[in-house]
Amino acid sequence: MIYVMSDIHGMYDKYIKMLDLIELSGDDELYILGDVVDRGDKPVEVLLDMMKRPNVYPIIGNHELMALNVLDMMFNGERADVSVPVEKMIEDWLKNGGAYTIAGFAKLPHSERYDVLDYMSEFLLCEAVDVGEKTFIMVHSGFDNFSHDKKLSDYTVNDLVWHRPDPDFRYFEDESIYIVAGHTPTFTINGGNSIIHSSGNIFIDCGAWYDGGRLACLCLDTMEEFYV
Ligand SMILES: [Mn+2]
Repeated sequence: MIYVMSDIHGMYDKYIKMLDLIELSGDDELYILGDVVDRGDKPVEVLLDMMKRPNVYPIIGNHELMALNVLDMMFNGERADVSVPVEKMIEDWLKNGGAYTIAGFAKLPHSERYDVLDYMSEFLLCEAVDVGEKTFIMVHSGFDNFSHDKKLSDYTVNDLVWHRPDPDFRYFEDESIYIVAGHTPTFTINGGNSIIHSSGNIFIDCGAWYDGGRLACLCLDTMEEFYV
């Protein structure tokens, strides 16, 4: 089976409960659509578990992007984005819940920090997966600067991690193509905490970190929904 979840945001206990609930085996595949880190208190624990599983495919979210910018600078002396002043980059990240991520990294043995950073820097930008007659395009947020003429590889990381898609807009005319995205909590779309299907868009961030929110997981083979 192929499963997808998103926006775990450091909620390690919910993540482990979900793996038990779906009985994830080595024959299954699990896509995680970004925002593993920040806000919740055990983001590094989630990353360490994901790293041990070759059948988990991570896709980058805006929180990984913010974290990588700062952590690369701290631990590697590298700056991927020199357009933003260092203080502003750190301030923005901390405002967005980076404290637990930085604390988790600080606790890691030196070599493991680099292993986790390397792992995060290899997160995919987006991925299209065929399941039966359907194609699921998995991405953190959606497609900013969308154009029917563009290929998936034409979008930049910033196009893919910050966008707020229009739930009523069909981005791909072919109705066998679905976009599966996190980033925009479902309560901000319809007030609920369940997966939303709308015009070929599937929103799976059910607000795991928020009060009253849930971690959701969708099975792409059966379209069965799981919640913790
Ligand atoms: Mn996000």
